[in-house]
Amino acid sequence: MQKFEKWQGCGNDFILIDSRADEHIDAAEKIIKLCDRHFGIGADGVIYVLPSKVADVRMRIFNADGSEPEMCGNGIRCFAKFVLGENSGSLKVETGAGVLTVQVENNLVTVDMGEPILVAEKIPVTFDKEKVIAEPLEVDGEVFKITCVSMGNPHCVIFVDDLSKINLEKIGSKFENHKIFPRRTNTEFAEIISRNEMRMRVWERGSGITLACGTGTCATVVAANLNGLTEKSATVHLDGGDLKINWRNDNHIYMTGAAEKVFAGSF
Ligand code: ZDP
Repeated sequence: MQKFEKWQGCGNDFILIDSRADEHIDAAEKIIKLCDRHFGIGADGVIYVLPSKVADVRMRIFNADGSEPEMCGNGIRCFAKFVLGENSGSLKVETGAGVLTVQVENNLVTVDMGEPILVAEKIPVTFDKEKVIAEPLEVDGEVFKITCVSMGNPHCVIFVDDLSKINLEKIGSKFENHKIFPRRTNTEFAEIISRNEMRMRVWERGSGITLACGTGTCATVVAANLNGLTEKSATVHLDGGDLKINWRNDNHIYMTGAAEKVFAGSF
């Protein structure tokens, strides 16, 4: 029997497993089954709590397809509350995107998501320019203006006039598997509301359409600012809730949002 807790951050939902004692990680086939919404528990990913030599605790996350991304913004908020219990406080978390500091206060979680990466080959995106900002890309017979940002994991951001006209189901995986993204990509479509507000929808690498993406929200605010569309701080409305992003002068991005336990169980 394996104990788990089911958590969600802006409707991006995760199975959390405490493996601090035995460092157990399930095989990809098992993770796919656990995440299955009909034959399993149902989640966008599985997160393991592990011991760390360089931080208070280590987080490993797996997508619903069993692949392992470097980082997860909504997941790390759930992770921090899971580890801290009812307590407020701060936590240093080892992730695939380095050691990140998370602060829990008044039920909200703020994560120092680190610095955005804009150099194309580090994202990675294969392009004949150093950075990819508002560059045209043909996907499925249509030309989109893309801006690429890594928050530890790769993101491709597109600004549109009317988000309701985007058929994410149809084009999401075409972006994810486009040949210019050697490690595939997460893809965000956003509609600007004001200099400090936008709406965003996401197609996640390895999980498909989800209700929110924390790293994607950070990447989208960076992209919006680089395109001259917003200031460096903005509220982003996602299908599953709101996130506040602040790209501070030290070049770090701070993300604030909620995280909630939904239920606990065992399998
Ligand atoms: O990079 C990836 O493969 C993502 N699917 C990882 C998960 C990111 C997430 N949506 C987030 O909130 O940052 C969970």
